[in-house]
Amino acid sequence: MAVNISKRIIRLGLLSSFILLSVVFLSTHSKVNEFIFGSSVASDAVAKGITEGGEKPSIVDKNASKDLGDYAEHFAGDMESTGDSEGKPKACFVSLVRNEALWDIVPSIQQVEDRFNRNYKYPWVFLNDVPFTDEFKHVVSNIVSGSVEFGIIPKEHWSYPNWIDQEKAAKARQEMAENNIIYGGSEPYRHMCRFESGFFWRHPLLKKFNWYWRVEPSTQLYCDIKYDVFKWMQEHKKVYGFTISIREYEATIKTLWETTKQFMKEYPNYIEKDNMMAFISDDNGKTYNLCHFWSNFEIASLDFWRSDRYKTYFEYLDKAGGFFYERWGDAPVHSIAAALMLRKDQIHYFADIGYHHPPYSNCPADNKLWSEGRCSCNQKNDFTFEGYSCGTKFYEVNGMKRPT
Ligand SMILES: Nc1nc2c(ncn2[C@@H]2O[C@H](COP(=O)(O)OP(=O)(O)OP(=O)(O)O)[C@@H](O)[C@H]2O)c(=O)[nH]1
Ligand SMILES: [Mg+2]
Repeated sequence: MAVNISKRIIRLGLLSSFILLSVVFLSTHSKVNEFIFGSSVASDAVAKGITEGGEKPSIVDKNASKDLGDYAEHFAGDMESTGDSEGKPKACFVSLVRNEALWDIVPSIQQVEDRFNRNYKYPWVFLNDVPFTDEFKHVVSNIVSGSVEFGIIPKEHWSYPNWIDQEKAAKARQEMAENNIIYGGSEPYRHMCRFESGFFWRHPLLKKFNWYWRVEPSTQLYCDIKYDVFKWMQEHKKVYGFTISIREYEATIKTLWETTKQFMKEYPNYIEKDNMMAFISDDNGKTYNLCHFWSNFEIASLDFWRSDRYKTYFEYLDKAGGFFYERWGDAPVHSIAAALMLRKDQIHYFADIGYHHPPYSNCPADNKLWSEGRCSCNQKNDFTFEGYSCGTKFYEVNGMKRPT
């Protein structure tokens, strides 16, 4: 009898400690989730592997990751790369976007997923100069097929460097607005262009990746992509890939070429011998012909932007002040750098990727590509060989045969 009672007491003791431990366990874990995700997206976020990062590389510290058990590998700030274990390139989609553009980025993501990524499951990184809303995170995490991370841009990557005369910058904006230069009066647009030129690839959330595909709101993907584009870039030793090329508004980059020429003089070693100068200049470097790759779509190497040559070039331009005193775009900056500092054969035109960013389209002119890709675009709307495009120039410079 006494033995039975003492057994019961022991069982009761064990049961109550178990309940007590469970309560403590659950309460600490729900706190971790709320801290990371905000309560409204907690469950979806856990399922998809969402993290949020900004000035701190990863809000989730390693210990918190451990507490999350099975999901820990999604959260570890220093993990090598999603897909690493499968031998895939360390690649991601990266999208700089405002909360207000949620319903414009959703169709862009959905098309990238349906035409390509549902078969490859590369992760997404969303960046913003202000925190993403819970709604944004909830909606976006619902349509991506892989993991997703949301990052805040560090203040120093989205503000005036101390050598910029802000009054002079304001005057320049006013003059450009009066002259109806597109985005000429916009301050955020300039921070955006400077960020895309010199900082997105330094964001802590991109550290673990070597490749990216840039995705913008209100864009379309017209054709199935049945191969791994990142692997293709890697295997073919490509560094920069584009779909649309076009001429820049001269009024936005008045001194960009002169500044670049000074840079070339000071750093001749950074200029590639077998470069693509002929794509950006019709007189062997004397003047810029305004041709550039439209950077709203890019599949490219992050390591190129991280290289000494590009970093030095960006810093040189940044010191010159043209991101603020003029309205230098990231597209001509990226393109001039790629054309001068890469070998011709490291730049790739994706003729097979049907793509639209208003108001221009890249629609495969080659009938075989068009039909095999189940493309939903009208080939008559292809911009590649139109007057304002630089497609013809790209084909010429690279000795490519125009499709018939
Ligand atoms: N978070 C954030 N993203 C921005 C801001 N301004 C622009 N972007 C993003 O930067 C990229 C380029 O901006 P866009 O407004 O598309 O500029 P654009 O492509 O030259 O011009 P349109 O698309 O024709 O308006 C897009 O991915 C935008 O989402 C901003 O102030 N904050
Ligand atoms: Mg755009």
